[in-house]
Amino acid sequence: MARAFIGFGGNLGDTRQIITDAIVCLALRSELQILTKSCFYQSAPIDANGGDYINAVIEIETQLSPYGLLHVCQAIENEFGRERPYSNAPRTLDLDILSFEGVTQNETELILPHPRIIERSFVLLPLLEIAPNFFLPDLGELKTYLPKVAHQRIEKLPCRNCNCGEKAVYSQAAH
Ligand code: PH2
Ligand code: MG
Ligand code: MG
Repeated sequence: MARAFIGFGGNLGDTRQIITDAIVCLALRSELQILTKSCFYQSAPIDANGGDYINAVIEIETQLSPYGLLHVCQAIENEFGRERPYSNAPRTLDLDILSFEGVTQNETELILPHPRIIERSFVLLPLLEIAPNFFLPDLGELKTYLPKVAHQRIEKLPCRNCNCGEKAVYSQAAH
């Protein structure tokens, strides 16, 4: 079993609902278990146009390979109407594998860990919320990169009936 972190983002439609539904879709897959889910964050687009994004991060455990997980993520993006008219276009749903156990690879289809984790507050904040001591061998403690992204506008949204940040095992429910 491998531990992995997945980032969610979107800025077209009711993204909070879309991410919630996408997490339910993931939870229904027998090849992975959702361990932890962050709160939702509203963030200004970075290197992209369109309205504000909603972002979140989850931690999972899976028997899938990195590419197996990538294909599951892509299938879910497609289910929620993801279109790619140009690079970084506004989107209904983006799923990015942020890290996959200790895997380091630099392949065109999938770079691990995600190459821009430390450059983006919309990844760092939700990731550090659920894994405060997250560490990558080549980068060290990710929390040390927070000051460098402090200028990027981001706000944690209030949660209803929320157990975000707790190590609860999700089955088929998300909020
Ligand atoms: N995703 C991008 C580019 N820029 N900005 C924010 N705030 N949130 C995102 O998820 C995001 C972005 C490319 O995937
Ligand atoms: Mg992305
Ligand atoms: Mg992506």
